[in-house]
Amino acid sequence: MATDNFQAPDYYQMDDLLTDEHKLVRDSARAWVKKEISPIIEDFAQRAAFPKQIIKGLGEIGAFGSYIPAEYGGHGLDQISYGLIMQELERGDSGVRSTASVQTSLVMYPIYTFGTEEQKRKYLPKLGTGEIMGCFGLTEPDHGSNPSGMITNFKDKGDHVILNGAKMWISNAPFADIGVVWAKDEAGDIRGLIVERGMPGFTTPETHGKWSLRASATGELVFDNVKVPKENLFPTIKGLKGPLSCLNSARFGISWGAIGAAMDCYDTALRYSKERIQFGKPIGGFQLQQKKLAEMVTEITKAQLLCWRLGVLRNEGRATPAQISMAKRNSVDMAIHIAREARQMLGGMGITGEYPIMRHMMNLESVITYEGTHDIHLLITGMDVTGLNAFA
Ligand code: TGC
Ligand code: FAD
Repeated sequence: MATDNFQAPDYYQMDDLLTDEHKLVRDSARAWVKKEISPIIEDFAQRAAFPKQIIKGLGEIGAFGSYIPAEYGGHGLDQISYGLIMQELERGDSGVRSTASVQTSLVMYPIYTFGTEEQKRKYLPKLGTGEIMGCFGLTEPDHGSNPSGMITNFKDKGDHVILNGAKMWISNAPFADIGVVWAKDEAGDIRGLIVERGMPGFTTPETHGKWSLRASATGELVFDNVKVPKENLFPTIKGLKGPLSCLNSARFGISWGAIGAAMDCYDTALRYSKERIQFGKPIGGFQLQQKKLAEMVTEITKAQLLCWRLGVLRNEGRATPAQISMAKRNSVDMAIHIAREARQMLGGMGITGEYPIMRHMMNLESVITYEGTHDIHLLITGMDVTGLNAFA
C-alpha cells in the first residue's frame, strides 16, 4: 500500500463549528485509521477477509457505543462526535465503518433503548469494548425494502419462544456473538429479540463473491426451531418503528461516513493531478480536470454543512427521520459520483489497489443500497413534502 498522505478538505472552515471535544475525537480516529487501517485494508479487501484484529482498537477509539452513556459501556459522546468517528472510519474503508455502525446503531442502540435493565447490564459493556460483537437481522431473502412483509416468526412456549426463518445480507453475521433479530409474534406484530451464537438451530453461513464491501463479513442468519429464552425479548417495543428507529441512527452515521470516502477520493485525485504530467504539464492544470476537482470540493462542503446541521438537530432531539433520509441519500450519491470522477482522473492507475479510489467506489455500491436504497430515500422525501405515499 502506498503511504497514506491524507489531508482532509475543510473549504468552509468547518472546524470552527466543532468543539474541542469533537476535534479531539475526530483527530484520534483519524490517526488510528492512518496507523491501523490504511496499511492493511487493501490486502484484506483483495482477499475478501475481515481484519478481526481491528476490533479492539475500534472499541478504544469510541467507535462502539459512541453516544451510549458510559454507565452502560458506551462513551457518552454527542451525535456530532459519533458522525465524525464514522467519517474517519469510512475514510479508511466503508466496511470498517459498517462494522462500527452495526455495533453502535443497530445492536447497542436497540438494547439500550428497548432492552430490559438485565439485558443492558449483560450485553452493553462487552459490546462497548468489542469483547463481544453483534449483528442486526431485518432483511430477508424476499423482504428487503419492505421489511413489514417479513416471515421470520416465533411461537410462545411458556418460558421460551421457538424462532424460525432466515435473514439475508447481514453485516458481521459470520463472526457475531449475538444478533438483534426482528421477527413476528403469533399476533403478527414485529418484535425484537437477542439471539446468541451457540443456541441450537442458529447458523450464520457467510455470503461469498461480493465485489463490494469485501473487507466486511456478510452472511445469513438461519433459525431452525431455535429455542430463545423469553428474557431475551425486548419487552414492550412492537411494530416496524422498532427496527426503523435503529435505522435512523445508522443512516445518520452513514451520512457522515460517506463524506469520509468522498474526502479520500478527492484528496487522492487532487494530489495525483499535481504530480501526473501529460502534454508537458500537470494534469491538474487542464480545465477539464479542474472542473472535476472544483465540483468535488463543492459537493463535499455542502454535505459537510448539511450533516453538521443534522447533528445539531439530533443533539437537540429534533431531527426527523425524513431529514436523516435526505442526508443519507445526498451524502452517498455525492460520494459515489466523486469516486467515479476521481477514478477517471487517475487514468489506468485508478483501477489498481495502489490507490484507494476503486475500493471506495465499489464499497459505495453497497452503501447506496443498504439502510434503504437511493430510491427508497427519495420516496421518503417525496412522501414528506407531499403527504402522499408512493411506495405501494
Ligand atoms: P410505515 O407504515 O411507513 O411505518 C411503519 C411504522 O414505523 C414508523 N416509522 C418510523 N419510525 C421510526 N423511524 C423511522 N425512520 C420510521 N419510518 C416509519 C411509522 O410511523 C409507523 O409507526 P406506527 O406507530 O404507525 O406503526 O412503513 P412501511 O411498511 O410503509 O415502510 C416504510 C419504508 C419503506 C420507508 C421502510 O420500510 C424502509 O425504510 N424501508 C427500507 C428498509 C431498510 O432500510 N432496511 C435496512 C436494513 S438494515 C441494513 O441495511 C444494515 S446495513 C448496516 C451496515 O453494514 O452499515
Ligand atoms: P429490493 O428491495 O428488492 O429492491 C430492488 C430495487 O427495487 C431497488 O432499486 C429498490 O430501490 C427498488 N424498489 C423497491 N421498492 C420500491 C418501490 N416501492 N418503489 C420504487 N422502487 C422500489 N440488512 C440487514 O437487515 N442487516 C444488515 O446488517 C445488512 N447489511 C447489508 C450489507 C450489504 C453488503 C448489503 C448489500 C445489504 C445489507 N443489508 C442488511 C440489506 C439491505 O438493507 C437491503 O439490501 C436493502 O434494504 C435493499 O433490499 P433488497 O436488496 O432486497 O432490494
